[in-house]
Amino acid sequence: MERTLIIVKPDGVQRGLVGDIINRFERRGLRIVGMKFMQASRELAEKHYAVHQGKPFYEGLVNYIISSPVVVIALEGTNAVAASRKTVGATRPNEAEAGTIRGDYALEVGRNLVHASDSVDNAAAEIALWFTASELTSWPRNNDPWIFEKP
Ligand code: DAT
Ligand code: MG
Repeated sequence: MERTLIIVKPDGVQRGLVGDIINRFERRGLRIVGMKFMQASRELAEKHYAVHQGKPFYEGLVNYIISSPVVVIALEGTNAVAASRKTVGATRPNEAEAGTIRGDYALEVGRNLVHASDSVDNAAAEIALWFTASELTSWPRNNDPWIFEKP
């Protein structure tokens, strides 16, 4: 089953939107396999955003994600990566559709509330970066057959 990494960024935590944001993914049908509240170190943030190193917004991006605690979530489900990206919405909240998290709760790209992995390979790398193996739990969910045709 495909996995993805979601981060409720510091603005989501500070604004009290953790529950609302997790609810979007839960009701979509994605299964939580890991979740924790933590303060990210600069080293971890730099690894997470390594792909953006050298871009004009990189420094601000790293400072933003370490500015306050985050909630990190590993999700599992059919097409978990693409489904989560759709639920999160476009990078720039002014381009995000209403009904998406960013389209409903955010206005600026530097305060866009949520991270979601953009490919299956990046998801695996990001999950390994943010979670240890013992922090991830595979479990059969009682309503899986009503969400997945082949659980
Ligand atoms: P996403 O978070 O939708 O995957 P991304 O991976 O391209 O977007 O960029 C990571 C984050 O960096 C994004 O959530 C917000 C910030 N960012 C991206 N492009 C930016 C830009 N042009 N100006 C300022 N911040 C930007
Ligand atoms: Mg990205």
